[in-house]
Amino acid sequence: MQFQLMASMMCADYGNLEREVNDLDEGGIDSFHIDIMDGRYVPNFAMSLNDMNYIARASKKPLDVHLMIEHPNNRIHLFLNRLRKGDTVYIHPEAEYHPSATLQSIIDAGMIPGIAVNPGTSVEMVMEMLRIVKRVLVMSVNPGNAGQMYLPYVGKKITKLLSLKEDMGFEIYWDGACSADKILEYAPKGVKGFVLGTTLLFGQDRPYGETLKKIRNLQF
Ligand code: S6P
Ligand code: MG
Repeated sequence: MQFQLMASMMCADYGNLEREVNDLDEGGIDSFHIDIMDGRYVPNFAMSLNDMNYIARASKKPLDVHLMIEHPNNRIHLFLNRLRKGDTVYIHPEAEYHPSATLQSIIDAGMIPGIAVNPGTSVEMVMEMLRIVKRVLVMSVNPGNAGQMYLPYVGKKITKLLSLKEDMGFEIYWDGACSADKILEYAPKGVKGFVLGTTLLFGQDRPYGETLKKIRNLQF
């Protein structure tokens, strides 16, 4: 069973960012998840453009940029100018008047287009965009913070998305409170990747490579 593991870099130790990136890279992480917040769409600030640039230079692994900002189209060039082909950009459709136009800018720039779906957003609300995007990031917590509790009603939405993904041509990724039991249940069902934060990867007092190997072998 093939699934991807991404590191939620807002959870990293910024006193040792170089070491964090190297350890994750060498430990076998598939990509770096970059949480960008504006203090308006979500009540927090997380990583900066400078953090994103540093990580893009420090590793050849892809970036996975999760924009939790209002009207991302107004600032999308700041990201698209700095990212590389093959990096992913997720927007929140509720934060934009014309989300499909923003997604088109991401496609035109050669990046992988994605939408992030909040716990309170239904599949029906984003149905048309499922035809455009390649990735759907299902939020199992409300966006804004690491270390939150899993919201169990999200499970039904994942089941619905799993039934649509083949026909509509997208893959499903999990973001928020990702624990061992979620990977054990949803990787075999076809969820393609999992964002790992404080629940499973950071602050565990164990080398990242060891944790990632255990997760890949589903040995918890
Ligand atoms: C939340 C953000 C996420 C978190 C991640 C943290 O706004 O989009 O990417 O950083 O979920 O993981 P955990 O295991 O601490 O919830
Ligand atoms: Mg995120």
